[in-house]
Amino acid sequence: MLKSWFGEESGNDSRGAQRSPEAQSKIDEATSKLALYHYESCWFSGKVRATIKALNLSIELRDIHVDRAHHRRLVAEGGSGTVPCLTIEKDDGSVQWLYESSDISSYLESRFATDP
Ligand SMILES: N[C@@H](CCC(=O)N[C@@H](CS)C(=O)NCC(=O)O)C(=O)O
Repeated sequence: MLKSWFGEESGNDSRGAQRSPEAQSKIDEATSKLALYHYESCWFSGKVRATIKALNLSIELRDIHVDRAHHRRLVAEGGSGTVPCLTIEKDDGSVQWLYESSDISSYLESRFATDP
């Protein structure tokens, strides 16, 4: 049910943004530095997953209900157990923990809605 609200159901033929292989490869390299802490039934997480799908991004999903180590790390390093939360690994190795679904979606759209 929740999945269908966000177009996540299997068999959905919407493939999201389409790019040249070169552009997709650059985006994939950038998104390898990102991870989304979430859980399946969280409505706010679903909104962000829908943005990820629409932009055709490959972002590691860390479900805090499936793996409690993800939850422990979210609380210890992010400072709050609230999901969704996007981690952004910077070039200097530091990690930004970005909370708030609307801020995460805005960040992804501003960074990836146009080709690099
Ligand atoms: N305003 C937040 C709401 C996020 C939120 O309420 N997440 C819930 C799950 S759907 C949560 O993590 N609640 C547990 C907590 O706040 O510790 C957003 O848009 O991201």
